[in-house]
Amino acid sequence: MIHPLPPSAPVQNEDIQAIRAQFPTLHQTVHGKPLIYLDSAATAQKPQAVLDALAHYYQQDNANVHRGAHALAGRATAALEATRECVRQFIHAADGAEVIFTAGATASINLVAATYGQAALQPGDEVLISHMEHHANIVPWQMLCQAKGAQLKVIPINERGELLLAAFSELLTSRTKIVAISYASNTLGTINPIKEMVKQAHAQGAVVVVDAAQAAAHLPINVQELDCDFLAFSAHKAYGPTGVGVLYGKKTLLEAMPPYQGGGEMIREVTLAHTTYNSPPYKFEAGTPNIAGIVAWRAALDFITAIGFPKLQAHEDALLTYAADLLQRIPNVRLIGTAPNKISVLSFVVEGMHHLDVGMLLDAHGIAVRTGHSCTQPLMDFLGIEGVIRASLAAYNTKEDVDRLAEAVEKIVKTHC
Ligand code: 7TS
Repeated sequence: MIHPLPPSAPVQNEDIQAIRAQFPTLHQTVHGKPLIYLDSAATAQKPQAVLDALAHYYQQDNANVHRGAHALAGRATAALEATRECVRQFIHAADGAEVIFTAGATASINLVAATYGQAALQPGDEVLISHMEHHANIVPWQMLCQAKGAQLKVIPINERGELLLAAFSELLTSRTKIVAISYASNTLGTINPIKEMVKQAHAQGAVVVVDAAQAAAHLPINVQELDCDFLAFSAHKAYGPTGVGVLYGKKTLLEAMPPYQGGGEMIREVTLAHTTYNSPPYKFEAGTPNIAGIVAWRAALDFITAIGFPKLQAHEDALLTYAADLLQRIPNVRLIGTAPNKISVLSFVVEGMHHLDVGMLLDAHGIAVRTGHSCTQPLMDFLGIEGVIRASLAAYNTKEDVDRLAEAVEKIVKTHC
């Protein structure tokens, strides 16, 4: 079901057990039952290496970055810049200047809307999003369109949860200035054909902003191959700390864009009459960043790289297929998001039961899932439902986790439907 990749050796149970052993949070009981964590699309658990890196930074290196002559400031700055280089490699950006540290995907998308968007849009221009977007990739564009007298247009989807690409081509015109699209949907799991969409958008002169919040933990990202103009994601959904993320932007665009927030770090020279700005990425990094989070993020990137995407995808793909197969056999269960090309997100509804009730009953079994609209209310409206129960799978999940989920759902359905 997942992106085609070079074949890899089947993932052995020992491999998964070795991965699980690195995650302290997973080894606990909830309501007297062993925790089954199936909410990694909301936030992934953190490997010990990330926790160690956070503690090490605060215990040994704590200092502000880019502004002190002393040893600790030097170490903190070097560690922060080392993460920038790791992120650059992780997304295959050409230049570290294209990697801007932010507070996360939401902050990154808002940055683009408030800088590039404010400068580029004229009344009558259009911004194109899709019907499956997370609110973080809808609301900033709505706000921008309102401020600029521009129009928000929406790419429709089908019942399986795939974009209607013919409609996309028709909606793209010379009025389209920005296309903002998720790489993978947080509710449906659908992986969108970004490369092809970028090609079409560029042919009409539009820039493309990719919301890769759900892609970063599951798919290899290559911004040069995609040829996207901007790409955003958070560290915390990909085993890293909360409160940090990245905005990738093409250097030529970043250089031409106005700055975002004013303050320290983003300036070259300030007089009381006039300020000149630093070059990217620092132009967009005003103030003290989340240094500890950025430094520790490196350990999360190393964690993913050590497993490798071919193995990770083979594992998650097998689990997703297994889970979809088990769940769809349960009476009253209907899967939401059945595109063939998916990340390991499995949403479903139980006919005749409220999603919140199902979520609470699963919690009593020690099973953590997301319930509700998953910050995709327009998608819920399209599907004619109020919310879903979403199980999302990560590197540390096992076949047994899926068995426990299916057994619990079956029991709930038998008792309550
Ligand atoms: N875009 C997508 C596709 C997302 O799934 C999310 C968060 C965001 C943007 C925003 O990321 P943040 O780190 O800035 O908050 N998605 C979810 C979710 O599915 N459940 O909780 C948060």
